Amino acid sequence: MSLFTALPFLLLSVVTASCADKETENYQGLRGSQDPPGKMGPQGTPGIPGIPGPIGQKGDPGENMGDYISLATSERATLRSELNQIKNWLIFSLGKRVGKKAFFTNGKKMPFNEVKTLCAQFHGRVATPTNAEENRALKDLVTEEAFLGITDQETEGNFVDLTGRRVTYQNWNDGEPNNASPGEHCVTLLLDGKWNDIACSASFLTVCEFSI
Ligand SMILES: [Ca+2]
Ligand SMILES: [Ca+2]
Repeated sequence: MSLFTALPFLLLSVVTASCADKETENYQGLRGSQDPPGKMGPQGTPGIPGIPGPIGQKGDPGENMGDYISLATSERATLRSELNQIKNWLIFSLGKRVGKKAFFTNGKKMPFNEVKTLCAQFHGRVATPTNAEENRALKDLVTEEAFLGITDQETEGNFVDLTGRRVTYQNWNDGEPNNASPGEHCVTLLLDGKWNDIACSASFLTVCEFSI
């Protein structure tokens, strides 16, 4: 083909290509800006639960409550034993034990009401022998005339302990109780273990008794 013959074809190709470029330029020029994202869609349905994990290793053994109880019991027994030992020392050095009670004195003399108050402050009672054995133990303890927890303040001649119970054991000295003037409504233990009624306002040895 000669150049002259091919010239129309070449012109047509150039025109076609030029038009195609124009169309492409026009298309790109018309593209607008992108719209904002749409609203978030509804929440989806929950997925299927997963497969349970493998069983863990066995844990360390916990503290046994039984161990605590046995330990507490053991400690309690030890404390009780030590407490009893201390009681024995006190009684050996300061007091006198008889049956389930023990007598102690502070070596001081005072009126009956003060003796009663002092013994109560220490959760004890004024010494009150209820039988010959207790009376003997009390006599062995004291070195001075001591008040007993017995009075006839409510009814003359009716001797009762400090709980109001009539005393069944009595160990009066000869001629006592005589309620000598101006009235004797308290009781003392004499050094030989005999009893004498005496004025409550007088001062005598303080002896308290305690349950053990
Ligand atoms: Ca009297
Ligand atoms: Ca008397």
